[in-house]
Amino acid sequence: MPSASRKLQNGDYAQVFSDIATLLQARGDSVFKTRAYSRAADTIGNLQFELSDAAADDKRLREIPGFGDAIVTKVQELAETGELQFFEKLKAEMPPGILEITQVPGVGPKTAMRAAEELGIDSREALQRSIESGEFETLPRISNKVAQNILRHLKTRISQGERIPIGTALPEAERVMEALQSAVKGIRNLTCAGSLRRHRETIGDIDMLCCADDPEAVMEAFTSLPMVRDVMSKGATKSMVVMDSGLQFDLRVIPDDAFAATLLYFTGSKEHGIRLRDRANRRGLSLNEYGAKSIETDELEVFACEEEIYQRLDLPYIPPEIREDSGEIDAAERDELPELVTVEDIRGDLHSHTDWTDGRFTMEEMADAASKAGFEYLAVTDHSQSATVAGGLSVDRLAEHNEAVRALDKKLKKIHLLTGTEMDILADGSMDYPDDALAELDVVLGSIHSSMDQDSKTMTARIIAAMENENLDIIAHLTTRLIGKRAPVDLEFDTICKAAVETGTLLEINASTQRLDLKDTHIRRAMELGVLFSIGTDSHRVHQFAEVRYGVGMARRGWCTADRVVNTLPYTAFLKFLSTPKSERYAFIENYDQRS
Ligand code: DGT
Ligand code: CA
Ligand code: CA
Ligand code: ZN
Repeated sequence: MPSASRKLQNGDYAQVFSDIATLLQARGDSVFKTRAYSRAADTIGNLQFELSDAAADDKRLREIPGFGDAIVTKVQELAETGELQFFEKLKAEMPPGILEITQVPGVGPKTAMRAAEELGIDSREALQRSIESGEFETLPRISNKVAQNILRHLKTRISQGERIPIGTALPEAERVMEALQSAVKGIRNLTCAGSLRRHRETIGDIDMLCCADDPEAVMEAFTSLPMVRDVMSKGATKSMVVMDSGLQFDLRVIPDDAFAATLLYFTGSKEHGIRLRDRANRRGLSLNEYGAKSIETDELEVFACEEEIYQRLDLPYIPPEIREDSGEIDAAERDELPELVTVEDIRGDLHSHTDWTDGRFTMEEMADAASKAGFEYLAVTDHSQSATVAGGLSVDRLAEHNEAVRALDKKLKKIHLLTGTEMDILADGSMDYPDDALAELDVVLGSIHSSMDQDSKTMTARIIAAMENENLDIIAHLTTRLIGKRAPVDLEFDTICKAAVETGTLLEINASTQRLDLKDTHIRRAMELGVLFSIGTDSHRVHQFAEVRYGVGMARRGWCTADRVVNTLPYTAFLKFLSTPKSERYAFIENYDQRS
């Protein structure tokens, strides 16, 4: 039975189209035909809106680059039924396992097809057995070296489908860079490029670059780091390893004068790079990893930094987080790039927990850590009474909590504390505390922690009902997703943004690495709709205040500017903001002058 119960995510559509491309390629269809599907998959991956929301809108679909009849009708069928007959039939016609084994790096669709037809290979396990027995090498164009390389990929279970959350990848990349710096002398410009530098929420592999006088010594040190599990390749200037964690790292040593061009190239995204190279072409230049070559004279121009390259293309510098070919080049051309919010802009944290509820540290310890992390003020927002698993506070305990916060605030010199709660928004949209209790608090966050399976209409109405409460300042982690673990709730995002603007409510950008909620595409859309934000760490432990950078990363990917984030306000201005009635808060921010 086709089921339309779960709304498909953009990633689901992209997966179907990329699987179709793989199967058609395996079958031997024309490049022309397969490319339409793989392009559609790429385009969908970069869309800034939910395809499911636009599926009924024929005109909007046809405006998407590369969306012709064949793609549009397939998107609509998927949106309506959750399935695609064309895809189901195609899968049924092909040998089983093609899609599974093409996930293994080094196994293309054609190889997968031959492996299936000639050797009956229908799974990763069958592929591994076939390589180990030597049988796999009997296939045309499969040398022992190729087979062994595939085997290594199989054994380390690295597949293109497995992506690592940035909250795991970034700290590990930092540890690797530190270890490498201390393992070998004479490394310069050691940097991570790729999706990590662009702050994507998940990372496929980590692309590191550096300059060095003795590249081979760097390669030796890199491949012998204690955390390396498997060396996939080791060359004079480029090596590839898999760490104990399963993360793959590439390291390239670059000549000093090519560093900027190589950094630009490997930061990506691929689509951004393609747009830049087109632009260079139109200026008689061929942009490559070394610099810009004159098409006429073949002369190579080198650059000291990325800014110079953009300048050569008559563009202002474009920050890595927005290099996604989602309008940034046009905006740069019109000199309308946003000045993105930075970690340094954030003055206070509006979301934290202590051992009064499910935090692991005392209020003192949390306040001290927040101060050391550079915050000027901190709202202590423990859970409300319905959050029983989190040890939510009764109304009486909340009053004691307030007293404790105020008493501690008096004692502390380096940071200002604000009273608060992270209050459950109940299933019917009502508040978990009476209004008079909420009115006492400096900062009220409202969160969905229960009845997450409500349909979109009910959920949207529930959240809007909460936003209409004068005492509720911020909706925290709106969609409740947990990356890789829990799907977001169903809701009408645009409707909620409009209600936020109308009621004067903020939407939180939750920086916790397991949440990152709102995510980049939400933030970008909310920016367009005029929404104001707070960035909160949702710290339950002292070290988590440092996670503010992940929230800022998401915000930057969503083109968010500091003037739209209220906790960039200095403490006294933030107090003025809080004492402004909700209905006037958006106007307060609009009229706020940074210099005053
Ligand atoms: P990932 O690793 O899947 O999270 O994503 P990226 O963006 O790090 O992609 P990756 O590791 O495949 O390649 C790193 C960068 O190298 C990518 O962002 C842009 C550049 N690059 C890689 N392959 C191509 C390509 O075929 N064409 C162009 N123009 N650039 C490429
Ligand atoms: Ca990468
Ligand atoms: Ca890579
Ligand atoms: Zn929460």
